Amino acid sequence: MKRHLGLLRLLPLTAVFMLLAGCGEERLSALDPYGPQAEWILDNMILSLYVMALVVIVVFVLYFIAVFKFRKKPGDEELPKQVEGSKALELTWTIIPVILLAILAVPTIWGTYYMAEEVPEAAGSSGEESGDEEQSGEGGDSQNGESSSEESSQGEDALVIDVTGHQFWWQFDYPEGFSAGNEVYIPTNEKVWFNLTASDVIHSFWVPALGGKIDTIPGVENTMWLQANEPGVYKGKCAELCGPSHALMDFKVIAMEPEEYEAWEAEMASGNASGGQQSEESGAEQETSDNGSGEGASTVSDGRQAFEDQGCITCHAVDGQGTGQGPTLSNFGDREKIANILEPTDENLEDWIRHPDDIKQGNNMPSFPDMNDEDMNAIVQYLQSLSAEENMNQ
Ligand code: HEC
Ligand SMILES: [Cu+2]
Repeated sequence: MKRHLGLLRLLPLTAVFMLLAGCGEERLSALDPYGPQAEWILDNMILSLYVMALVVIVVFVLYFIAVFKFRKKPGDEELPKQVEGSKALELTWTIIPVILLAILAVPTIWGTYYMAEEVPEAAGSSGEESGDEEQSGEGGDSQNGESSSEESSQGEDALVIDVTGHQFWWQFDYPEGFSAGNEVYIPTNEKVWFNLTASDVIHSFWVPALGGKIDTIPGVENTMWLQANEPGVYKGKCAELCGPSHALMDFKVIAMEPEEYEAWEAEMASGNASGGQQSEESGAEQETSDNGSGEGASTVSDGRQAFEDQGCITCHAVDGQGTGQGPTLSNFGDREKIANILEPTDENLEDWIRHPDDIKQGNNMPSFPDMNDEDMNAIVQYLQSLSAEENMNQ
């Protein structure tokens, strides 16, 4: 029995390993980097690990030598030689740590400037914080918009996305004037800048597989950049306790080849993902051509109507804009998850609309428990039909 218990104790450890192994696949792990910033972070984690391991080994070896070689033997009556205040020893254990810290300091300082690189000026960002600008001046490479790194030829047209953290969702406003909710699309192989703030409490923006984390603070604008080396979906997390559903405040970075990204951007900027807000008919047409069913078409346009009648539209834009009250649903059909946690099925969507608070405690969406099935069905069909990705491939 006892032996079994011993093995059982290993269970949590096994679970942790299995979890960690799973992380890589989700592209959520800082140990599995997909961008230059995350690579830098990992390299430095490993470097400091080596330095620390060296210290641990040396200390332990000295410790065991002291314990075994200098232990009191039979017949030892005298005090051993006292080394208190020995200049040689004092110097040794001052100089060695200084050297070790210097070894860590060089890449750390370099990396601090590397990560704090400002938006190239030509991009015309709103980054006015003088403190930061001075810093980057000392860094010396972002003054003229020409970064020292080989790959950034983007100079003029660097992409700068405004990020706002809300309890418990993310708003991404693009320079072209459209907005995206919870899922931020970026082109691969170029630095993309984020100007970050928050609307209510402090959140923290973290995409472990791409780079470092930075707080989003109400009334303050922080800036950071990220770069993805290859297309894919990178999971992001809010990394600052911000309320009851903090742990569910995820987001995704979706990196696309630059051409593909441009098609997506054009689609979003045109507001066509939603069939345009101008006419319900255009939304209906789209759906007809999508599944060739006349019935589906009328459901979708009914859905659009119900979406307005139920007041969803006061918080959720469907014309590419952002309202700040709720995530834009202009391209809701492309979401990998509903509200970042539910698989995007019709049933889950209905569950969410009826009882959002059961799913994500304390979130700011009102519940619609009594909506009639007809409206519900229409809204669900309508929302699922809103896609930018589908249109851009046509
Ligand atoms: C008072 C503002 C408000 C109203 C009205 C409202 N919502 Fe929401 N909605 C929100 C907020 C806030 C969230 C984000 C919740 C979260 O994730 O914390 C949200 C999230 C959602 C999501 C998930 C979005 C995503 O990115 O996955 C859907 C879908 C949604 N709402 C549909 C609706 C529908 C349909 C209606 C009308 C029946 C509606 N909402 C009415 C505020 C609102
Ligand atoms: Cu948060």
